[in-house]
Amino acid sequence: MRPLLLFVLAPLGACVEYDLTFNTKGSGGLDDTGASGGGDGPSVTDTELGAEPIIGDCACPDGFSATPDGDSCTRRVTVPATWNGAALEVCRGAVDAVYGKFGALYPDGANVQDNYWGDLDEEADGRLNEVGVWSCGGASVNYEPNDEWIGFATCVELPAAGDYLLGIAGDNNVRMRVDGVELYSDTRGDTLPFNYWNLRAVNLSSGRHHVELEGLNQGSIASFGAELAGPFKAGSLTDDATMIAADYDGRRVFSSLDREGGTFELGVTTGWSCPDGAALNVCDEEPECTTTERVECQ
Ligand SMILES: [Ca+2]
Ligand SMILES: [Ca+2]
Ligand SMILES: [Ca+2]
Repeated sequence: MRPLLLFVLAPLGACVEYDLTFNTKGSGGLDDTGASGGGDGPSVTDTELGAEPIIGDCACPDGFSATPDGDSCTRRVTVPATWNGAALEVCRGAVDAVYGKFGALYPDGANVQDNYWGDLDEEADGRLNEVGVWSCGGASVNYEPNDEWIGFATCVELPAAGDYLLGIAGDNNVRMRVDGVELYSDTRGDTLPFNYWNLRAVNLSSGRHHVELEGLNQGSIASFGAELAGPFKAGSLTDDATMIAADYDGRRVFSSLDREGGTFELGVTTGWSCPDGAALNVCDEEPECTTTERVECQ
């Protein structure tokens, strides 16, 4: 029986839950263990869903908890997030024929051009035109802000490890972090970050992840976007050919456009910010900054 992936995008600031089940309903085993500790200074928290020191063959060092599928051990440290000021609202980004005009670009250089990925014609097609976002107010005043990173944070719970396909682009810069660690960053500026829709294979362990996606405009129109597709079998997306063959369109589980109508939680002069290496954690009601330490099972 094929796994059935149920995808629920909860309201702004809440968690995205991936429920990888075998034709069952609900989200068994994904009960939230509640808010992490507050108070002064850093606190070591254990917010891994269903976290235990030992799961299956996975035993963890002191202070670490096994992930739900027993594929690694994590320890999280949380500090308060800094509130910079009113968060910007999320609207669709600009739509333009220059976005995605060179199509999909895979890590080893394979290139696919068509109306889905984008191609070189007068049509504003391709993924960034489909799912790109920008600040609502900014679009009426030359796509402000300029020279400032803005973006959003998403809380993801994965019941099993897996490979995912990341598609991403931005005008004029775009970056994505998972658990505070940079996964993708294109800060070349100018046109290349949006001429292609860039594909990457991403391996995610089971359990909780903090995904942060940000864009930075450097004048004129602006948009940035990303999609995640999966899960695919862990270790299966090994090269351009396997990535091209994967069912990206049929397995999309995250899109930046899902956040249209919400707010950009992340900013420099707006929204929230966190120290370097810490992710904005929006899994619970009050955003906080979480650093995730991950080690192999012992
Ligand atoms: Ca076309
Ligand atoms: Ca085109
Ligand atoms: Ca621009």
